[in-house]
Amino acid sequence: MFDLHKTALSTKARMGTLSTDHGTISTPIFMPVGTLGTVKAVKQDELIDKVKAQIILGNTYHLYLRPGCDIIENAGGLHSFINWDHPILTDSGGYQIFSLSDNRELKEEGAHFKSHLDGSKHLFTPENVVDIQRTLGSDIIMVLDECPPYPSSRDYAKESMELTHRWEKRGRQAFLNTSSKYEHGQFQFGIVQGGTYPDLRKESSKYVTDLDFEGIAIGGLSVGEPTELMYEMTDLNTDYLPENKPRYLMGVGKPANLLHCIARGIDMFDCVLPTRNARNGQIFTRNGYINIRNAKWKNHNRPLDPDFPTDLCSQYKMSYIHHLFRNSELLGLELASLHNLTFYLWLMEKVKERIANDSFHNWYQEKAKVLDTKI
Ligand code: PRF
Repeated sequence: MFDLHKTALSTKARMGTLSTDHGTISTPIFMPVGTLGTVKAVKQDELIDKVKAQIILGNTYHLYLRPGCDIIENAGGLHSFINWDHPILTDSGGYQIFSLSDNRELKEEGAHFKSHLDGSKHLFTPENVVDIQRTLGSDIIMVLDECPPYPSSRDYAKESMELTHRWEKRGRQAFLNTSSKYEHGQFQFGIVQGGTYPDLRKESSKYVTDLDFEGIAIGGLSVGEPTELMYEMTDLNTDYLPENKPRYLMGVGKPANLLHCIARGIDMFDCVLPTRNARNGQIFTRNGYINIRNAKWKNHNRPLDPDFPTDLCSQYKMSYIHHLFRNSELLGLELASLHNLTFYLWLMEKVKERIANDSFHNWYQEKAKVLDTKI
């Protein structure tokens, strides 16, 4: 499934390809988030033609609650339902139960929770989240895990990690005992946990590696810990992960975070940040980020970056984009979302060029600083 093409000089950055029946993904890659089967404010054809997205992410938790698996199955699976003939990864619901639902209760059998929509009661088990994702038909399915909050005591992080490990063993078995309901195949990724405790992170990396998933995600980070600690844990995890499997850092992050984590050996990312922040007026550019709602742009009668290939950057005056945001016009949200995602995917292409010509290590730290600067 994964071919490692190159490891960079002086950093742990890598380049590879991940092959699914819906297409090949070149890594490092950023996956736009389409929780409910839509990347908010961006059309499917724009994701392909403009953003150059190669894979998008959906959420088991949300899709299971609404519209429900029967609707999606009757529509011919998630790809067909959402009109997306390219790779899809679905998260297992583990994280969303902790961030969204009320009255969740963890038991050995699984996670009991109440829907954030109507308060109805549900149970996710390591086995039924495999079934649900078999029904959705996503190309990459995630195993059920618990993501402990930051900070967590060592005892809590250890017990939580051990429960996640037992769930992962059951989840892997459930995956191996079943097969795809569609004509395309599916892969399953495991998830490393362990809070911010180096020994637990190391143990989890080894445990999850031994379950021989097709890929390995690093979970439990970017949950409020200092950025340096997130980098440290990522660095430590990748030291104990196999070279020949893709590594996915869940829920990260800002453009600068992506560069630093690629340098620490990460191949795949997802995050709501580029789209969520776009809707709040944060626009990422090659020279740093801006907030378009800021009065500074009110009379700025030029395009932001005429040479950057998005409509927001090259076609419109900043004063107009500012005006759209000040009036909550939908076009502003669309232009900004499309722009930020195009920027993220553009950044991944730059990274690949740099790794290919052996200049990534000389470039990424300075570039990360620039990207993290407010203009
Ligand atoms: N687990 C799962 N999904 C996730 C996370 C996790 O730990 C995170 C943590 N940043 C984001 N999404 N299943």
